[in-house]
Amino acid sequence: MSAEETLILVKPDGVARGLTGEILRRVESKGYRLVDIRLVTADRSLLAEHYAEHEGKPFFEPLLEFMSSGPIVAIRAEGNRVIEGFRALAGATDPTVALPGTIRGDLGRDWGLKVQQNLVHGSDSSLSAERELKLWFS
Ligand code: IDP
Ligand code: MG
Repeated sequence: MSAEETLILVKPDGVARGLTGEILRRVESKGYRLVDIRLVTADRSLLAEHYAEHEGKPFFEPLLEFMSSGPIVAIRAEGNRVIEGFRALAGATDPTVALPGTIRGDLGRDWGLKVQQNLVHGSDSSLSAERELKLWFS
């Protein structure tokens, strides 16, 4: 059986704040393998597909605007249970309540905006990972 893969994104706030290295360090230190990595400026159609499940929610437009505001680092990472493992490294969606020790808990905060700028994305299931990896690495 080949090892599981997930999509990790360092969102525009993480890249702009110079935290890409720190985030990659945490992923590698945990023991996951970087299979592929690219710097992407995402267009609206890619982002709308990526976040299709959130269409219609009040933060959807602010989310697309935020995610297209600057370059994103997209990472294909590999390892047994990497999907669950990276979600644990990332921490809760809301950076104010994300536990210390997590990426969002240690490095993120609430900036009082319409969308939470929380540094990273990680696929939430094997189905999402397969779908999202196709979108970002094709
Ligand atoms: P996740 O990134 O932890 O999987 P999702 O619920 O999939 O969280 O939401 C996607 C992204 O949309 C979040 O990472 C965050 O940037 C933003 N977001 C989600 N829920 C809210 C909210 O209630 N208010 C503001 N922004 C939100
Ligand atoms: Mg999500």
